[in-house]
Amino acid sequence: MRFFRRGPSEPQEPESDAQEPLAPQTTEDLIGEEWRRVSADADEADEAEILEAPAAPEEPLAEEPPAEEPAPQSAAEAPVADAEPAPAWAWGADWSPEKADAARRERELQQLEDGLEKSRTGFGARLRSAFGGGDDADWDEIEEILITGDVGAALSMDLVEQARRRRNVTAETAVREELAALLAPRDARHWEPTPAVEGGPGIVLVVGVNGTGKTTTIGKLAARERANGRRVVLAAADTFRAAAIDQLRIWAQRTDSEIIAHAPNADPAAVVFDALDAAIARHADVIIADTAGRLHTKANLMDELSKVRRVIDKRLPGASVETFFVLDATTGQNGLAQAKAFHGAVGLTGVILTKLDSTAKGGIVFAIERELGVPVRFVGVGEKAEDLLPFDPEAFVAALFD
Ligand SMILES: Nc1nc2c(ncn2[C@@H]2O[C@H](COP(=O)(O)OP(=O)(O)OP(=O)(O)O)[C@@H](O)[C@H]2O)c(=O)[nH]1
Ligand SMILES: [Mg+2]
Repeated sequence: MRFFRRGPSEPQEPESDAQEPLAPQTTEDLIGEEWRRVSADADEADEAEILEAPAAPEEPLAEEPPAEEPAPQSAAEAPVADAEPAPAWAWGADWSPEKADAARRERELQQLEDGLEKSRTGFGARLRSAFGGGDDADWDEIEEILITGDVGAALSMDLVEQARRRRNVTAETAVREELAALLAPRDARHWEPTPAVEGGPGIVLVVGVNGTGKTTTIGKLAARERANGRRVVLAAADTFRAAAIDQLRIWAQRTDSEIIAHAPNADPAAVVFDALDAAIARHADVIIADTAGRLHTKANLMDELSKVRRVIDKRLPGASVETFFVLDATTGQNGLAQAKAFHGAVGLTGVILTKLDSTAKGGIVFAIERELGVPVRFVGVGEKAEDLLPFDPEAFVAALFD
């Protein structure tokens, strides 16, 4: 099995790996048309981001092929290229980490706005019209819109009560600020895996009910971490179906991550245990473990998750594990009951809200944070690798209203 980087001697292998063992329609089922369309460039994009991420600028240049190789036609530019090869990913002489960060942030804001289109034109637009022009806000209507937007009945009533009491601000400002206050401030751009124990890899356990987008989100997270130059080990601890393991394997290939998988129906805890060993032995930066979707009401399945958690503690005593609950935003308020049950079983540290692009009910974000006290860390706004955005409370509220 290959680890992290493909050697130059086997450039064609990943593609054939991805396509041969699986019938084309299976691949389509698992990954989707969107992904295959962008995947042709994925490796180059990956390479580019990894190279530009480190602080030392000399390293990328050293890894770049000679200038004459990629651009034989630009002979006129050769002297400049000699002095400083200008690879395709370079941002120019004025490149700086701050500018790269600002550009990324701008792209993510645009993606968030696009992804929240439905919420903005549903929930957001209805709210804006209920605010009226000045003192004529229709508070009953506002309350109803919040409830139907999945903020939750009790929370919506409280919020309207608070907002109505505010003086010297418009209804819109009052509601907007009250909503924003429900979300804990955080440095949304810079979530990164923290070592589970000193010097060890970060561990991310991904849980949730069936079909919420766990495996896809893991693929997106792996892509993100790889782009940040981190070594990723995926643990295929959803052993319930062979197809689930294949699905994760494809994401591992796409993102150039290692994968640890056992046979279907193997003990998920054993898979995670082996993944920990592999990650430690190979100095990986982060392990991301997929788990089978399960109903939060099935005690035996929830126990299985607790066992995975215990096995991690056994292998790495005192490990701090990032446990992400993946919630399908189209689920509505039932998502809260799910989240609470998972929180009880494994102790959630973050929520990833998927499919925000498919629903007008962005209000669930506020309910989740308020009721669970667990931060929403990322939102999924599509099926592609780049459709995972760090959750930034301010940007989220702004994207809903502006
Ligand atoms: N529109 C949209 N679709 C998404 C998003 N995230 C995941 N999906 C789709 O949701 C479907 C289910 O995704 P999976 O990743 O297989 O879900 P899962 O939670 O791993 O499913 P199980 O393992 O069966 O529990 C797939 O078709 C994904 O492409 C998202 O943010 N937006
Ligand atoms: Mg899955």
